[in-house]
Amino acid sequence: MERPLIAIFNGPNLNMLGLRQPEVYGRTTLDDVEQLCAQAAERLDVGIDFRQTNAEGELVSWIHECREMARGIIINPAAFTHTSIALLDALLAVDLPVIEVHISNIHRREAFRHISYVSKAAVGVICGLGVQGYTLALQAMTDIIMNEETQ
Ligand code: CA2
Repeated sequence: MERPLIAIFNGPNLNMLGLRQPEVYGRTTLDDVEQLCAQAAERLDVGIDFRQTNAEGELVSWIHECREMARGIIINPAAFTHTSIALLDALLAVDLPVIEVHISNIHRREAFRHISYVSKAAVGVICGLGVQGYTLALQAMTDIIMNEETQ
């Protein structure tokens, strides 16, 4: 049987990961995160499509594409988390399991980061566990997909 594909999407400025503000986001780069996810995916026997964009519309279009190609979406929407009804609508429209990931604990930070529009579309949210949140999300998404198959 073909490996299920899990989309892992990253929002604005995450291309700066590991290069600036290490006190908040750590020293791991986004390329390193992709490597960690690829290794975890290999172990879990799933495929991944790992992407980053600084453009909200592009993220919306990528979410739409998932209808045809993916079994689940892991997303770190970065600052769009706190602003984007467009992202929420897109995630609700594709009707796939969604896990929201944040590297930092958004609830320990500024009040404007405590609100997530995206969470309403998510089966679960992982925040504050650093980049390990991505591999934990992959494990959880694999379990969700496996459970769908046995139902
Ligand atoms: O903690 C997270 O993962 C965030 O989604 C990261 C966003 C922030 O706006 C959210 O509130 C929480 C920021 C991503 C920008 O990442 C940078 C990394 C290094 C240097 C500069 C920005």
